[in-house]
Amino acid sequence: MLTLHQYNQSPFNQKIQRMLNYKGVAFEEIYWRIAERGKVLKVSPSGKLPALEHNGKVVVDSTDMAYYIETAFPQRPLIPEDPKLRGLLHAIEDWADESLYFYEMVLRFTTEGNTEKNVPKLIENEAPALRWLLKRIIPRLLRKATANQGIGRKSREQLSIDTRRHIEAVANMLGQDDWLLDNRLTLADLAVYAMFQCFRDADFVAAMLDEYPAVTAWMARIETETSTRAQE
Ligand SMILES: N[C@@H](CCC(=O)N[C@@H](CS)C(=O)NCC(=O)O)C(=O)O
Repeated sequence: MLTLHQYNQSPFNQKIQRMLNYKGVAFEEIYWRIAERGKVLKVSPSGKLPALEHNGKVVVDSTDMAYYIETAFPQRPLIPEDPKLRGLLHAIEDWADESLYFYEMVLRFTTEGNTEKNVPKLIENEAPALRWLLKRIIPRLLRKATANQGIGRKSREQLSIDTRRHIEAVANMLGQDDWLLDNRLTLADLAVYAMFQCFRDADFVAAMLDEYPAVTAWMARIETETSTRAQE
């Protein structure tokens, strides 16, 4: 059995869950509370989640998990064999994981109107006594982390410009195609989708996405292909 260790509301969960769904692989989920960090460190020494447990082995980092899953469950491949496509896939996946991730964090949890809406969802599984405190601390921690990274220092106007550029990049990559690479669903689609799905939780970005019907249709296609969970 596969076990996916996760934090609530993480885009990386979506990337891996949808990969497993597409391949028809059943998995169980364990959601860890922020307050359970000591226990999380025993599963994932970096403290980062998701982590995938399979046959006594633990894989951390969603990219390593994706390549592990592709090898362990080769049915319905999501990673192309062709070297050029593999290179492009890596570039797109890393753009999603290491750039779009910080945008979605800033947009969802630090912009006016969206912080109030999304932080409660992030902490909904925490012990009630801690929620009051976390509701105040988490936006500050995320502002600090994203300011250190850089994207958190951008003005709202600049965030809008950048985000539109990211959405347009996907619209341009799609062109007339249904998928980003190789005319089929790949890990590149899932990695970018995971971040764009979080973009939707920031109201002004949800409205921006709606201006790009080719992008919202692509998101809907991914949902159709990857939402059904395999049963044990
Ligand atoms: N590159 C990692 C990123 C994972 C990540 O940053 N996870 C966040 C939740 S979205 C986390 O565990 N944060 C807790 C921490 O940084 O200690 C991946 O692809 O899995």
